[in-house]
Amino acid sequence: MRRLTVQRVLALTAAALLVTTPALVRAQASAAEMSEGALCDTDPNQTFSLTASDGYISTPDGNSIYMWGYGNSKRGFQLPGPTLCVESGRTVTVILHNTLPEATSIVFPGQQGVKANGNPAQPQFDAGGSLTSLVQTADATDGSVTYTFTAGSPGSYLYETGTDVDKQLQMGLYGALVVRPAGHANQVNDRADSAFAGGKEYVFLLSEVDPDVHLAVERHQPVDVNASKSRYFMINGRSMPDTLAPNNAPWLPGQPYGALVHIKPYDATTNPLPATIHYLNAGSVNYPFHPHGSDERVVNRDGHPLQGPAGQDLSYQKYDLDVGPGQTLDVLMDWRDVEQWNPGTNPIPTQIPAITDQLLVGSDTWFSESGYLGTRNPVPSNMAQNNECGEYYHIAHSHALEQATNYGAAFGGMMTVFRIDPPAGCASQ
Ligand SMILES: [Cu+2]
Repeated sequence: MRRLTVQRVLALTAAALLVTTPALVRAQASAAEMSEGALCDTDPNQTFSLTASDGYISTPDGNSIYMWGYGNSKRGFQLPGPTLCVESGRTVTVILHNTLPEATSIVFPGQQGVKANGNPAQPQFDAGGSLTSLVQTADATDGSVTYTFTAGSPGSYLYETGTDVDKQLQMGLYGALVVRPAGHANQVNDRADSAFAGGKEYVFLLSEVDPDVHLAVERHQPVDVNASKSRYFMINGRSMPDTLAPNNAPWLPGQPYGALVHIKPYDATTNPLPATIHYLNAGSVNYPFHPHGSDERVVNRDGHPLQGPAGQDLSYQKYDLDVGPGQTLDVLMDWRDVEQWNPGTNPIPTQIPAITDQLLVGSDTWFSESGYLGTRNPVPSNMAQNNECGEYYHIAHSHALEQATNYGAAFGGMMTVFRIDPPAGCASQ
């Protein structure tokens, strides 16, 4: 993104931030609802009950869209489905109840020995030999089916419909499955170098919505998925700026998962471990996702560690993360600020040019995208600092810019913010 565009994004984001945080959040959400990061559904027996049902989501431009989704049977409709967190090698049971007007199902790519009602999971055909589903289904209206499998290699995976996939996936039947290494809940995979800081785990389930398809399904009209054109692009079922609202924001009842990443800079003694972000693409096209201001280290792809046959570390730093349809990437993310907070520790002598200084534009203060803070200029006398405690906000978004819109209106869509607090943290957080 060119510099002017960056500034435009930042300016618009400033407006979004002013609207959504922190005053409104504080006013409307209780302390318990201020949660950030991955919210896992867990169970000691690794047994989950999901109900496929319909509901509505809100978009930031005031639209309301009819969706289908998997909800926890005790909580009801949500988009995306619950993030199921399980342990590698153990048996997982998922009971699917179906209240939708047509048969549906769940496929579990990457898991082992998947069974449906005790039988091997396999494609289904009608009497004429045509494929009707990739896996056994739950009947329309009141059917159910029980899937079991052995949780596969540690990493993140999609679970999604295997029935009339073009339509049902667009309608919202998908969720994230996070498989943890046995005995190492704070590692991405079995490698010790995939450890992440406790509580600093984020799911970015990327998807898209063509509202015309959803309107047709709601009205029981024919759907032409080949003519589909998506208009909304989402992280965890929300579009920017709703992505910044906390988990379980009361004004987004069917969209419980936020996407604000909130970290502190790397420090060898006080904050040595990175955060982890699980990227999953439940849509139909590539999502070239990138954060500003820092690379991310890709350690897993499609639930498998990036390593050689002898265990060589094949992870890599990447700025633009191309997440393909159906693909997952697990990354480690930290943010380094060696000059400001660890002076003298940078092994490469660096002359910091003035352009890396903090930028002062109108009434806003913005960081210039460099990994070095540079000089912190005094705030002009005619303005007050508008962040809370000296924290920085970096944009992270799909670089396919039509995906960073709400029905064409820039900026929005598949976009969020990475918040980096000062090393001492923020007293108010
Ligand atoms: Cu960008």
